[in-house]
Amino acid sequence: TTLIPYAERIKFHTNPTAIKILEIMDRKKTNLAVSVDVTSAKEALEVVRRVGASVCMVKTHCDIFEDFTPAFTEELLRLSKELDFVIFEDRKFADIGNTVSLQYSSGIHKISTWSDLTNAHSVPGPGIIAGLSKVGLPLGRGLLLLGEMSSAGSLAVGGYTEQTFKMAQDAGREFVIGFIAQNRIDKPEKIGEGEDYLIMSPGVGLSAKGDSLGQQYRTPRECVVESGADVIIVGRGIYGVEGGEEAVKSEAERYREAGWKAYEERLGRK
Ligand code: UP6
Repeated sequence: TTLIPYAERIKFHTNPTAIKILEIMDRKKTNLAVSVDVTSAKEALEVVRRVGASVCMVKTHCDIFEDFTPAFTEELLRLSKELDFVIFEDRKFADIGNTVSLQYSSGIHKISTWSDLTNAHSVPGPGIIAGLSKVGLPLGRGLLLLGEMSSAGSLAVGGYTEQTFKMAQDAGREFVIGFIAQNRIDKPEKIGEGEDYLIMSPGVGLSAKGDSLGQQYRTPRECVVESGADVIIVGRGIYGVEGGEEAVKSEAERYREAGWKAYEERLGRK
């Protein structure tokens, strides 16, 4: 499916969030997701206002914000409609089904009430998908499994990655719409006709090669052309750029252009 345009993959999906992502990508010509990992919710909203027009998705870690309130999610939701993007809370659930269903729906964050998309580790087994699906499926939400990670020394490799893929496949695509991964882990020989998954890759940077805590960066081209990613996820490369608000805005546009150019190259349109 890497050679098929985003818009033509809509027909392979039934999940409303998957459809929405592909529609936005096509409409706005962007496969860029921005990760707003700042500790102030107020500041995060400022970043979103700057980058919103350039992205298909805004990714959050709501437990990082020191000033998290329902007013934050209300404003984020308003911006998601105004600027046309999907909200992805990068919660990385990793517990038994009953616990994750509570973590997803309850507590201070009530993630399921505002986040279109979230993700989970496969470590606990298929019960984690069942627990999250119980809450998210009726709301039209989507789930990604973490098949691989961008960090050095990750244990999510080889057989683990293969079994994660199998777990998603067994669960069906009503709720599980794809993966966080560094490669196309949905190998052609493992999937049937029309069985389409969204692969989203973090660990993307145009300047830095990594950080001091194990993060590893690849360029948008390496992710999209060489490894077949559908969405590139960029955090510090965009919100961390020096030069103030205008610099953040133009950096987002620079990544959007790089990601889209790579996608067109992959389709052979270059
Ligand atoms: N993330 C990764 N690698 C993964 C999975 N998730 O970096 O394998 C997330 C991080 C962070 C973002 O939690 O929010 O993607 C990457 O941020 P950065 O671009 O600032 O490194």
